[in-house]
Amino acid sequence: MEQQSHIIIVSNRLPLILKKTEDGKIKVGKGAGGLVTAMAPILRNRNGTWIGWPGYVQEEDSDDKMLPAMQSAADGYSVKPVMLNSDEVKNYYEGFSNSIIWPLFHDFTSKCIFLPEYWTSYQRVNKKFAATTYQNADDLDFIWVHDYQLILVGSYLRKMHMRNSLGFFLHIPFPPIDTFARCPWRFELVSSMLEYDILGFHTIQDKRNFIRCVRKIIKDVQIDKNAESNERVSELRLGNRVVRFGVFPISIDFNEFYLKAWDSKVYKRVKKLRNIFPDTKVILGVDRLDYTKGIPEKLKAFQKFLTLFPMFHKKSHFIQLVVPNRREITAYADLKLKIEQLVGEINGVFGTNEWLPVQYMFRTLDRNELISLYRTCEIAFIAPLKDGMNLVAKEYCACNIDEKGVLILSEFAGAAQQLHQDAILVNPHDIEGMARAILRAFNMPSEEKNQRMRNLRENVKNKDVFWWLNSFLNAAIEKDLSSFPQVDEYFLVTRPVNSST
Ligand code: GDG
Repeated sequence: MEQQSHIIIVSNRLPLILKKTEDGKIKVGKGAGGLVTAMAPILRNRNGTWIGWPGYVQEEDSDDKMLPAMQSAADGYSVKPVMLNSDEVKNYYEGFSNSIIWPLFHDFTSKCIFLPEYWTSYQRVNKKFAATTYQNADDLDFIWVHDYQLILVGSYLRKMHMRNSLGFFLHIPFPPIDTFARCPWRFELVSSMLEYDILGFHTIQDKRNFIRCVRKIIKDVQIDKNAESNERVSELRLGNRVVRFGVFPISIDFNEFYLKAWDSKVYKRVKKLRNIFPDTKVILGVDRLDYTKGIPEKLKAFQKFLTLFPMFHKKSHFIQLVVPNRREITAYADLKLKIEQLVGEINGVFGTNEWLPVQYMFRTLDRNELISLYRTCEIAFIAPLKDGMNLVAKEYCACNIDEKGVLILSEFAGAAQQLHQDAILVNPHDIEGMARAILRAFNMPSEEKNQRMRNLRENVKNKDVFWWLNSFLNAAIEKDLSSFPQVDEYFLVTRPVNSST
């Protein structure tokens, strides 16, 4: 990618949050969320352009006073906003993106609402993103489109005769064919993905699911014979075009988290937090408000843990941070209620005047507060029902500078493919199994905890976000695909059939 002058990142959201205060002033802040967290270090290191929606609604005819504030908030790179009106937010963002693709790709088909008006708006908005990209790209620029909201951008760029090298990274899982096939626009989605030159997925299962969908849905495609094996990068041919697709597990800027964990402000906060929870072990959950994250399942597991093991009453706390998200969508509002009911139930049944077992927070914390929590808590409890990767798991390890923490991680998070050897893996559908995993974490000998955490940290450090970026960009230009090491795969079936344990 060295010869190419510039990288253009295209994502649904710009890495900024803009808010108008009541007196009409503009407040610019940093956004939260996986993609922003992952791309921020890349933006700091490369002089790129980021094209995206700033996150507020603007009707077509209103003027654009916020542009200078947005540009001045972006340090060392350009931002090019794509404005959305309320109809587009409803139909493209809340509709097609978050009420069709998000549930479908996470195996929640019953939550999909397949409305044709969502599809119309999705096409229209993807075209809009493509137009802004077209206006801002030079011939040699590498254009890197991110995530499920913008799958069609590549095909619109090709329709505008752009010959630039185009990459696409999917931050969420790619579903199995039986699930994907339910989508009325399955052909359009898959064929648009094939307009990119390089496609990136988090795990080998995602890559395999994708290629199986291509085989079933697209005619006359020639696919590498080893494409479904553990090869990191494979190719397919469609007419005279070659499309590469590979496994690139996203990560974090390990050093940034590591250094922040040593910060004196963080240290003071950690000390304060430890005084609030003296002589108790603290379990931490950090999740966006989302039905894929398994928050009710974790609360039920903690409830079961307290029921089965009363010796841990008054000796354990569960801090669950839920970050507000997509509350306009009914499924999310219902989930919030369910979580709050469970928190109330657990605290009502088990709590005493001196001990509130679940500490529930529904807000966004600043980075230092979050890192202080990562440092304070003995156990990170991450149990999504399905997750592309899960960066919280990696951030917890990076911040665990005392190397005394334990990571409990769902088998269905992409991160489990990488961290399975040293995390305690759980099935989020098995509530009692998760309660027993908490017990195991509590009782784990310190040497074992140290060793596991050291390995986890080493793993995350070696494959940080820069490794991810370089692997993806190299895969776009590397001549010899066999130079990429094969992907290690974790299989869910870990016990021989006849085993009695
Ligand atoms: C999608 C995929 C994939 C959370 N609370 C606060 C806060 N956060 C930050 C965390 C972390 C990020 O949000 C959450 O990232 P995840 O990866 O866990 O999850 P998604 O948002 O669902 O991300 C996911 C990811 O994309 C990247 O490809 O891993 O599978 O679903 O970075 O630190 N940040 C701050 N305050 C909070 O309260 N400042």
